[in-house]
Amino acid sequence: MTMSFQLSDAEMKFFEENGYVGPFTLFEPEEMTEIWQQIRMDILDTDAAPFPNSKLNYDRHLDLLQLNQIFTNPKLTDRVASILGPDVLGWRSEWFPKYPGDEATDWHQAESFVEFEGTEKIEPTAAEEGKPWELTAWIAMSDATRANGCLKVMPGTHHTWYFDEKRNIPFEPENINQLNTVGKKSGFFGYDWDRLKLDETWVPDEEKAVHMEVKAGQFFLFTSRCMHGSNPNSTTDSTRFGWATRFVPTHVKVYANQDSFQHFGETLNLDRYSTVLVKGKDSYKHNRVRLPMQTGEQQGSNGQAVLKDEDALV
Ligand SMILES: O=C(O)CCC(=O)C(=O)O
Ligand SMILES: [Fe+2]
Repeated sequence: MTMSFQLSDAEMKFFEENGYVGPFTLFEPEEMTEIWQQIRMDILDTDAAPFPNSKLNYDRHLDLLQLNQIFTNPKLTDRVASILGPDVLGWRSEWFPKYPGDEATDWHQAESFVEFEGTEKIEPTAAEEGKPWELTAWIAMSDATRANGCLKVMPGTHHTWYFDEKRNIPFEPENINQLNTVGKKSGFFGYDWDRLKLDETWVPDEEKAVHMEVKAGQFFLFTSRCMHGSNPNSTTDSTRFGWATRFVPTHVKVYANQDSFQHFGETLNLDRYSTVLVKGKDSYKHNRVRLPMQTGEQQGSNGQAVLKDEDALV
């Protein structure tokens, strides 16, 4: 397979050692800002969305062409495939806005995306020792700075679990943007990730954090096993808009045997849900899979072509 934007050997080595790599440029800031202005309007109409009545607004790459084109852009997917292997599915996209005054995002680690309800959202069927089987590309739709709470990572932590992502914890929206028990304004959008700590007394060493300051239109890659979070937005006038796009190799089962899942107090019905083949082919056939949208194709969650046996992407 020829890929134009694969990671260099040095970038691969950096990722293996640190659990993240980047930033890379998808769009120049002016172009991203223009695209984002359009997207911000488009995402308000959720009729054709995969989860039409959800405030979370997950997976809008399934119905909006502009987001689908970003999700399947080779600048992103070639680099993702360098790490995950040649056959890749996109399984989730999520908004991470941080408005002026918003609290910090707790340090956390994930892999199966159990996300507090005890059910694994993704499960590998052919995992290889030491090789990641999930990857996130965090795309900045606006500038992300230290002041407005850019993502921060703790290099090298992807080899060690500091949290148990499989423990169930309650959703407590009343705690959002409130001071927590140690007087810190931090949380995970209504969940308290500190309750998942393996050692309650352990405190992450903030000195070792790397703050991923990026311009609008840039992105970086990380495995969610690499501890990450963000500081509060301490500005009065700058919102950082992140769009996290998530990928797995085709051997991973996505939402296996699930018709719906619970998250942030909502029940999300998977009727309209599908993964998207963003690279290579799908020989495993574990999942519902669609092809990237074509320009001019009918938009909407059911508008994308469904994968046929002969389909493969380069
Ligand atoms: O943007 C943030 O504050 C959190 C993002 C995050 O945790 C993720 O993309 O997995
Ligand atoms: Fe995360």
